[in-house]
Amino acid sequence: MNLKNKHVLVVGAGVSGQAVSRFLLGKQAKVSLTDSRTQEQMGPLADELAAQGISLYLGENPVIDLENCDLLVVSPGVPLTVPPVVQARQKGIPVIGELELSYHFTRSPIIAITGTNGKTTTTSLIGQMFRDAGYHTLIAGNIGLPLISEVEKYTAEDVVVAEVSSFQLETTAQFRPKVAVILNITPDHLDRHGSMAAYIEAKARIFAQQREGDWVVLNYDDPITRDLAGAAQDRVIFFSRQHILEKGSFIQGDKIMVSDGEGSWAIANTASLRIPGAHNLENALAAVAVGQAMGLAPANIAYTLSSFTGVAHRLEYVTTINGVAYINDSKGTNPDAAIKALEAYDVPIVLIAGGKNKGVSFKDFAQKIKEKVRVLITVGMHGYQIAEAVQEQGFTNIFNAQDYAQAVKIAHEQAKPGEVVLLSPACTSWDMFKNFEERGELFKRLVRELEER
Ligand code: UMA
Repeated sequence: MNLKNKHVLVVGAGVSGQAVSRFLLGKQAKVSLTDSRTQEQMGPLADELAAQGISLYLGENPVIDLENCDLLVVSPGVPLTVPPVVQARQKGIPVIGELELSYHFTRSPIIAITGTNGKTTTTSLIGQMFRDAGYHTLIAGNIGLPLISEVEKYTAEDVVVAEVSSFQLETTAQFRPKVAVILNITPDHLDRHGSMAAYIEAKARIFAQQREGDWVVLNYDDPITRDLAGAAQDRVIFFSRQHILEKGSFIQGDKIMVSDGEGSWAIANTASLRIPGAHNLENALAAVAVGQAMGLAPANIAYTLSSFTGVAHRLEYVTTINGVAYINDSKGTNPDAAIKALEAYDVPIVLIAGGKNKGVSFKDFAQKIKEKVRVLITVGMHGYQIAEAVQEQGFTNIFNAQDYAQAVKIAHEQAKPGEVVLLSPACTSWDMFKNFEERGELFKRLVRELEER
C-alpha cells in the first residue's frame, strides 16, 4: 500500500484515529482528520494535530470535500452510518479501519482474538505465552495499544497477538490472521450492529480471508461459534470445557489436555491456573489450542498457564478489608461478562452494577443475581433497568447509589466477613466515564480510601 501524497481522511480522533494520523504522516500522506467534538471540546489536542500538518474538520457534520480523497480510515467506535463514510462509499472511495491498514504493514504472523467476552485476558495470556517461549511479541489492538503504532517494528520471525473487536472487523477487506480465535458470541453491541446476525457476521470476518495453513480456533461449547466451523472447513481447531475432543484442547478429569486426532496428552493441571472461574478455563483452553497450532512446546504452554495472573479491570483483586474481598471487574460491560464474574465466586456477593445499557436484556443476568448475590447496589444511567429485572425475579435487597462514592460506601456497610464486593456493571461506562479503565480506577481508589480510614 503506497500512501505517499495520497489524500486520506481519518474519521474519529481518539486513540485509534490519532495513531493512524501519525502513521500516515510518517508515510508522507496528506492527512485530514474529522471528529464530532468541537475545537473547544478537543482542547490543546486540536492545536497539536494542526501543528503536525493535519487538516481538521471538527464538530457535528462539518462540510468535508471528498473530491480528491483517496482513502478513508474510520475509527472503530464510529458507526459506518456517519455522513463522510456514507458519502465516500457512494463515491467509491475505499473505507477501511485501523486493523485493515495495520495488516498491510505487518510482516509477522498474526494471532487475532475476538469474542464477546474474554478477549483481553486471552490476548494477554497468548501474548505472554509467546514472550515466555522467547518470541519478540507485540500484544496490541482493541486491548488499548493501536496496532498501527507498533506493527512495523516486528519482523517475519516475530509474532503479533491482536485483540480485535467486531467494530474493527466490520471494516476489514484483506485482513488474514495466521490463527483466528473466536472465544464465544453472545448478545452485545446490538445498538451498533442492528441484529445478532449482523454481529455474528462481523465476528466471522476474522477468518474470511484465511487460506490453507491458517487456523481457526473455535469454542465447541458455544452453539454459535460451533456453527461457524462449517464456513472454516478443515482449518478448525476446537476447544471445549464440557466435551472430550478428538482434535483440539479440552478438560479430562483435572487435566488440561490436547489431542491431534492421533493421540492426546496432558498439558497441565486445571488447579495450576491462577485466573479464577470457568470462563477463564475456557480462555486458557483457547490459548492452549493456539499454542498447539503454532507448534509451541507443551512445557512452555504449561509454564505460562501456571504463572499468568490476569489483567487489570478483569476480576482484578483489589484488597481485603474486614474479611471482605473487593474485586474490580469494570470490564464486565455486558450481562454475559457479569454473569461469568458472578459464577467465579462461591461465597455471597455484594454486587455493584449499572451504567449505560448497550440495548441488551438483563433477564438472564437478573436470574444469576438472584442465585449468587445477597445485596445489589445499582448505579448509573440504566441501573434502574437491572433493579426492575431483578424485582421481577422476586429479589428485593437493592440499593440505588447516586454515584460511585455512595455505591462503595453502601457496599462497605452491607458486606459481611467472608463475602465478596464485586464491581461488574454489565453495562458500558460511557454514561459517567471516558472508559471502563477510568471507572475501575475510581472504584479501586474509593476502596483503598476505605482501607486508610
Ligand atoms: N467520534 C466521532 N463520531 C462518532 C463517534 C465518535 O467523531 O460518531 C469520535 C469521538 O469524539 C472520539 C473518537 O471518535 O474522539 C473515539 O473513537 P473510538 O470510539 O473509535 O475510540 P478510540 O479512542 O479510537 O479507541 C478505539 C477502541 N474503541 C472502541 O472501539 C469504542 C478501543 O477499544 C481500542 O482500545 C482503541 O481504539 C485502540 O485500538 C475500547 C473498546 O471499548 C477498549 N472497545 C469495544 C469493546 O471492547 O467492547 C469494542
